[in-house]
Amino acid sequence: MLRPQDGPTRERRSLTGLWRFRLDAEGAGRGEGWWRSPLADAMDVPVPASYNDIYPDGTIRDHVGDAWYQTTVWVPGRWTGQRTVLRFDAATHRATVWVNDTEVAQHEGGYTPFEADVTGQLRPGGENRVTVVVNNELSWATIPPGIVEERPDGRSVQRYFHDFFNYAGLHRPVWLYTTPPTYIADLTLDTTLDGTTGLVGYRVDSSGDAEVHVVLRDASGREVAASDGAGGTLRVPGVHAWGPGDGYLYELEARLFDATGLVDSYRQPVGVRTVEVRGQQFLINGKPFYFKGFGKHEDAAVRGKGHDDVLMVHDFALLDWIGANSIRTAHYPHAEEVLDHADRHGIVVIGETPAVGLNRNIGGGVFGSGKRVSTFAPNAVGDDAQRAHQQAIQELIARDKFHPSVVLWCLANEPDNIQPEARDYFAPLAAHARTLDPSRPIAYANALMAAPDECVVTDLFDVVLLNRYYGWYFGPGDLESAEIELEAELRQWAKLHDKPIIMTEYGADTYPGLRNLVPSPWSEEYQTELLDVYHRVFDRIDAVVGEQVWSFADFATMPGVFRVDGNRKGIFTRDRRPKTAAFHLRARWREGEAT
Ligand code: BDP
Repeated sequence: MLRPQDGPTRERRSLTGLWRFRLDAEGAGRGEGWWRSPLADAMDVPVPASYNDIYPDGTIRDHVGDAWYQTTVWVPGRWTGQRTVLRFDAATHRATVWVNDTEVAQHEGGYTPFEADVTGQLRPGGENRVTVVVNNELSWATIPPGIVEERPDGRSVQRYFHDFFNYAGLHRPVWLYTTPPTYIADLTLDTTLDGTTGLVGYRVDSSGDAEVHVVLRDASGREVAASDGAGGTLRVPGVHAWGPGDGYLYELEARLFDATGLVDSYRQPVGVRTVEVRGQQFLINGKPFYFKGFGKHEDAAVRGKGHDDVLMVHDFALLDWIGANSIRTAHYPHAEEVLDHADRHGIVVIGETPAVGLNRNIGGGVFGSGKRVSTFAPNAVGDDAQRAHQQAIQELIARDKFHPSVVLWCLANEPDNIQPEARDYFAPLAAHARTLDPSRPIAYANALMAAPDECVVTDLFDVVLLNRYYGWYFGPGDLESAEIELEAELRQWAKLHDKPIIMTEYGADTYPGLRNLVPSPWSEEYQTELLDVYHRVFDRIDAVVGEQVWSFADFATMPGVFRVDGNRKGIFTRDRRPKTAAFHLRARWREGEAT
C-alpha cells in the first residue's frame, strides 16, 4: 500500500480540519444507521487529534466504546475516470468507514494506515459524506490488550496493562487521493553496499499491463541510474550512503507507459545503507553504531496522540540539541511523518509494534508481587491476540519497510518472558517478521522479570533490549546497590548471549523544580545521579551498544498513586522544558563536539 502523493498522474486532498463528532457509549449508531444522514447532536473535533482532552469533560476523556466522526467533501469533476481512494493514516483502535451510504472499510489496530478504493461510491463533481465510527475498547483479543470492566453504577471502564493513557480517535491525517485506472500498486526495494557502489534492487507491482521504467536521482535531482522492466538492480558507483547524522536520500521514480504515453508515476525516497548484527556489535554501513537517545511517546497536552508537525519538528530539534542519534517509537508505530523526518535528519529508529502489556505480572509499569499468573493462555493472551499481533507486525513492516532510519524491529515491549508458553507464542511471530523483512534484525524489550538464563525467548531475537529500573522500582533511593546490581546483570547477559545489548529504558520519575542537596527520588538531582550510575556501568561493558533514556518527555498516563499528573520520567517536561538531567545528558552525548 503506497502513500498518497501529488504528481503528474496523481492528486490528493487532505481531509484534516474540524469534523462533526458524537460519542456513542451505548453503540446505538450502528443500529440506527448514523452514517446515512448528517450526524445529529454533534460537536466539533479537530482531525488529527485524540478526542479525549479537547473538551473539559470527564465523559469524553474517559469514554469507552464508539465515537462517530463525520465530514463532507467536495470532489472535483476532473476526478471522473480516475481511481479514487480514501485513506486513514490511523484510527485508534479500530474503525468502520462509510462513504455516503455505503460501508467501504473496516480496520483493526490503532497505529497503522488503511484505505479503501471508493471509486464506485464517491461522486466526482459533487458533495460527499464521509462517516467513521472509531472504537477504543481493548480486550484479550486486541493488541495492546485490555479488559473493559463494568462499575457498580453501570459505567464501563477500560483497564489496560500499559501505563500511557489510552488516547483514541483519528490521530493522523485522512486523505482522498486518485491514481490512474492502471497504476503502480506497490514497490519493493532492497538496498545494499558493495564497497563504494550502492545497489538498489527494485520490483514494481502494477495493476495492469504497462511498461515499467525506473530512474534513480540523487539529492540534487541528477539521474544516477535507470532501468527498464518491473524488476532489477540499479548500481550507483560512488554512492552517498545514508548514515546516522547523514540523512542523504536518493529518489526513485517508477513510471508506467502504454502506447499513449505516461500512465502512472510514483516517487519514493531511498536511503542506501546496510545494517548487520555481528557478535556483540550493531553495525550500520559496516561500522559499529552506539545508540544514544530516548524511548519516545507521541503525546502532548490537548492533542494527546494527534500528529502535529510543529511538535514533531520541535522534538527533533531537541534531539539534535541534546546530541541524541536515535529513538525507539515506544510503544506503537509513530506517524509516518516522524519516520520521514528521521530519514531526512539521519536519526536512527527502533520501530516498535503496539504489543505492550502482554504481561499479567506487571501492571502499568509497576511490578506485581507474589503469585505468578499465566499471560499466554486461552483466557488471556491467546490465539486471537497472536493473530492480531501478527497482523500488527505485518502492517508495521509493510508501512515502514522503505525507511532507512528504521534499523531494528521491536516486536513487543516487556512481554512475560518466563512462562514457557511465551516461546510458542513468539516463535512464529519472530519467524514471520524475518520472512517479511530479512534485511533488518529483530528484538523485543525485556523487563526485569527474567534473569538472562530464565528468559525463554532471547534466542529467537538478534539484539537484547533491556528496560531496567534499579534505583527506582527496585531499591528506590539506593544508587549504590543499583550500580552493583546493574553491572552484575549486564555482565551475565553479555556472558550468556553473544548479542549486542541496548538499554532501551532507564530513568527515574522527576518532578521539575524539586531540588535536593542529598539526592532523593523525584528530585532533579536524583534523576541526574541515576543516569550517571547507569552510564558508568555502560562504559565498562563492551556488549552495551546503546542507551535510550526513558523517557524523552513526561506523558499522560492512566491514574495511579505513583503518577503525579502522568509519568514524570521525561528528560523534558510535557511542554518540552529541560529538566536538569537534560544538560547533563547533553554534556555526555555531545562530548568532544564544539557546541
Ligand atoms: C516500563 C514500561 C514503560 C513505562 C515505564 C515506567 O515499558 O512503558 O512507562 O515502565 O513505569 O516498564 O515508567
